[in-house]
Amino acid sequence: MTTQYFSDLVVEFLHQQDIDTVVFNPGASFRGVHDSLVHAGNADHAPDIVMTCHEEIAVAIAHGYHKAGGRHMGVLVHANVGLLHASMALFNAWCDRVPLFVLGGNGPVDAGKRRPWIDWIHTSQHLESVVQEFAKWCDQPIGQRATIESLYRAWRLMNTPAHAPVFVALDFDVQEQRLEEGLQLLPATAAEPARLPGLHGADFEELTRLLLEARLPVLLVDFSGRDPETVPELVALAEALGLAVVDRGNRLNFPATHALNLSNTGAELLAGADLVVALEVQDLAGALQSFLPVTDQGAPADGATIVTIGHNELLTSTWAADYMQLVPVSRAICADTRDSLASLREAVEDPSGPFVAAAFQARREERTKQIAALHADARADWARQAEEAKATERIQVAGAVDEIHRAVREEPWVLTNTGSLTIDGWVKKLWPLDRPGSYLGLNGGGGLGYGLGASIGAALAHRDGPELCIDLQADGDFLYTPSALWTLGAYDVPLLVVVMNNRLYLNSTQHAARIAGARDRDIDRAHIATSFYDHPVDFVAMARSYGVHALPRVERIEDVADAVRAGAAHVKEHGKPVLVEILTQ
Ligand SMILES: Cc1ncc(C[n+]2csc(CCOP(=O)(O)OP(=O)(O)O)c2C)c(N)n1
Ligand SMILES: [Mg+2]
Repeated sequence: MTTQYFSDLVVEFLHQQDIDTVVFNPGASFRGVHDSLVHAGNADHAPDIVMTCHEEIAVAIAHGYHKAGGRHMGVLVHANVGLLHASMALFNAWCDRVPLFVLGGNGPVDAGKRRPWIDWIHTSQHLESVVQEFAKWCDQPIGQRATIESLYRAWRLMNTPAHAPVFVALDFDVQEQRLEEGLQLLPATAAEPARLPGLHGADFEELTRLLLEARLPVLLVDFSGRDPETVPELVALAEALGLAVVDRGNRLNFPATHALNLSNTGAELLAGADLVVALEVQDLAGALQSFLPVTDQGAPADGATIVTIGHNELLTSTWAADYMQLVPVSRAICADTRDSLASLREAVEDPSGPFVAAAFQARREERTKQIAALHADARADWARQAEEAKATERIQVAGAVDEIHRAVREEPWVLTNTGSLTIDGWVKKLWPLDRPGSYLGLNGGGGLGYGLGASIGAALAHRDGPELCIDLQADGDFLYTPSALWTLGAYDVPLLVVVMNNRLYLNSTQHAARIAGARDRDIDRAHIATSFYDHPVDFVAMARSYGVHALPRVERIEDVADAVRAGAAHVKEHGKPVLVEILTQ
């Protein structure tokens, strides 16, 4: 590595932190770093580059890459204009609690060094103000030494719970300066995150007592599966306690087919819960309301005890209200999830501990049986509904989701994205989401334009593995960022994109119908400006125009499985992307 300029040292930092890929849309404000990345003399240290046609796509790629493999991509964004484009995708990552390392070009902040016009419109005094309310930490260091410290601080904070994106603006002039005499990187360990302790002391004593005494305890989970190693821990704990598990499903937290899983069902039983332990749950009020009678103020109406474990309280914005409705709880504990689960499990499985008592074991067995029966009924019912959905002339989402699974069930599939609430809802009911890491959740912040980019990132993370990455892509979400197809094709990303094309912003149509209905107006007009009916998009032609292989559009349910099978075979054989468009109702 030839470290002559300051931007060379930035690239050395990325290498030191084991960043193998940076993703960006180019811009002169970081041309110094860009030059250091592509300079032949730096080739042994410089990360690979993935170019995108929009900053929103670049951020989504890093978002998906981290969710799939736990590794970071560096994201570079061009001055204020690039950051403005990136901002919505950063908001998604913030709400999804995904750590992203974002560097932005800016300046020169020293006005005496600016070129006319362009350096003036692309310099900001407080560049970070665009994203600071949904980034964990932002900085605009001036000078080489300050920038080095800032990079380490940003890295450390990003990976300290609660995780979130960080942003550091790199001054145009500082990047291009010759390296100051004697300036070096800090040791890699300077960027190591601070750790949260596991559950201990009075919190631990109290929770084990509550779990021992509860008549019907429920475990609520939401984000804990971002660490795949917690999944088997959670299974062991739930089984040892005979707990009903309600998974809010922002990650794969608990196997969908496990007999103790009562997500989306079992409300009649769960309404009688007397203890709820919420593990890394973001929307606690929404989660409780889904199965428990609650008061107007969000408290359980029948006095159930609520204990929360997680680190949501450590990350709040005064701009976004993603801290959700306040719920009065008995105990709110900030603790590391994996360590907490391990010590709880140890206590519960202790052969000389109180959980071996016959009275507890009898209760555990009784409720395990009850929960398992409800679980089995629900899954059988959902499977029946999917079969019924296949009997209609137009393809229904439930039927298509089931057929897609049938086509790939023998593969080590990973669902990189599940499209929309409608598609995701059926996936959760019909797919055996059991393998940790096989389901990556939705966008986090409800910002559309996420799916294709995030799936590219996830597929890059799995590029050298046996996994078959599948993006169940909603049409509306696709059309925000269609130029992600360029990156997909140009880098031969091995991804199967299944476009579920209902030619509709369905969610928006449903809202239009709801408001019209509530006002006693004509709901047949709900598709106006919420649909593509009068001017449909041809996704097959679009993919082909970007050099992405696409199969002929599927319009009959009996053709879905064959098309998906053919698409999967192509991805596996050629290591290249394929698009399958399914026309749905
Ligand atoms: C950036 C952005 N703009 C607008 C919306 C509002 N919105 C929410 S859902 C939706 C429609 C989604 O359509 P699609 O992705 O095709 O999924 P479908 O509902 O049809 O399954 C829209 C426009 C949003 N969430 N994000
Ligand atoms: Mg749609």
